[in-house]
Amino acid sequence: MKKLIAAILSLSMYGSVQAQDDISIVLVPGLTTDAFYITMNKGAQAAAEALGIKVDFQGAEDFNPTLQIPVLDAVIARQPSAIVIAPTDTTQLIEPLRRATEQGIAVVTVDTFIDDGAYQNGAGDGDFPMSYIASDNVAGGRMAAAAMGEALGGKGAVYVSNVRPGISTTDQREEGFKLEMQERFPDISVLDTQYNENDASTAASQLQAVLAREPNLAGVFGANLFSALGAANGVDSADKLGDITVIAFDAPQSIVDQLKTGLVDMAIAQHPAEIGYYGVMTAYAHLTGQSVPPLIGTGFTVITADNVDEPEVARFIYSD
Ligand code: T6T
Repeated sequence: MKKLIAAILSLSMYGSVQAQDDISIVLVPGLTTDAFYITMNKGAQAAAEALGIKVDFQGAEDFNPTLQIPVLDAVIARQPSAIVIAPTDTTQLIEPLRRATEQGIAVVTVDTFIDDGAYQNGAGDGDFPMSYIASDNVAGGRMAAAAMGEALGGKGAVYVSNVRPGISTTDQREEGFKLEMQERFPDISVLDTQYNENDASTAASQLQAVLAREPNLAGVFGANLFSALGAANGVDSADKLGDITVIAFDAPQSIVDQLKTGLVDMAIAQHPAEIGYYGVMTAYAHLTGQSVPPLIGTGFTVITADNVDEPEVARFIYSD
C-alpha cells in the first residue's frame, strides 16, 4: 500500500515519468555534415549506449531555420519522449519548439539556445526547455581576443568573420571578442563584421575584399568552423601567411592542418562530444523523474601548433 501511494505521489509530482523501454530521444543538430555536430552525436550515442536507449540523429544539410523547422516538425510527428536540439535561430525556433512541449515532448537545447537562454525561470517566451548544455561562448570570444591582442602587441586592425546575426553561439562569441578588445586592447581597431552564411568560400572572398580596403589588416577571428576555415584560406590565397593572425573557433582536422602550416595561429576547440553526452543524459534524467539543472557549461581546449600532437589535446580534435 505504502509503495502504491509513493508511486502515485511520484507520478503526480513529476508528471511525465517514463519507463525505460518507452524512452526515445532525437538529437537535431544545426546541420548534419558539420564535424562539430558529428562529434556531438558520438557523445550522444555513448550516452545512449550507457543508458540502453536509442537516440536518433536527424537534421538538415545547412545551418538554417528554414530547413531546420520542417525537420523538427517531422521529428515532432514521430512523438519521441524528448528532443535534444541545437536551434539555428534564437527567435524563429521558439514557436516550433513550443509545439513539441505542448505535445508533452521534453525539449533540451544543446550548443545554441532560444530566446535569452535562461530556462525554467518563468520569464520570457522561450523559457520552456528543460536545460541548455553548451560552451560558454562569451568567454570563448574573450579568449580569442586575448590571444589576438597579445599576438598583435595591442595594435592593428582586425575583424570578426561570422555566420549571420540571430545565432546565440556566434553572436555571443563576437560579443565576448569585442568586450575583451575594448577593455584590454583599446588601440586595436575592430572593423565591421563580415557575415558569410556559414560558407567558407564566402568567408575567403571576404578576407580578400577587406584586405583590399585595409591593406594593414593584422588579424581575423573566425567565429565558427566555416568562418575560420574560409578566413585562413583567404589569407593563403592573398599570400599573407605570417602577416595576418587567424584565431579560429572550432577544431576539425582541416583547421588542425592549417595550424600546422601556420595559416591558423590558435584554435579554440569546444567539447562537442561532452555536449552531446550530457544533452542525452539530461533528457533521460528529466524523463525518469529527476530534477535537472537549467544550464550545464562544458569546456574548451586551446590548440596550437606546439601542443597539437599531445594526446590530451589531440583527443579534442573533432571527428569527420
Ligand atoms: O561552432 C559550431 C557551433 O558551436 C555553432 O553553433 C555553429 O557552428 C559550429 O557548428 C561550427 O560549424
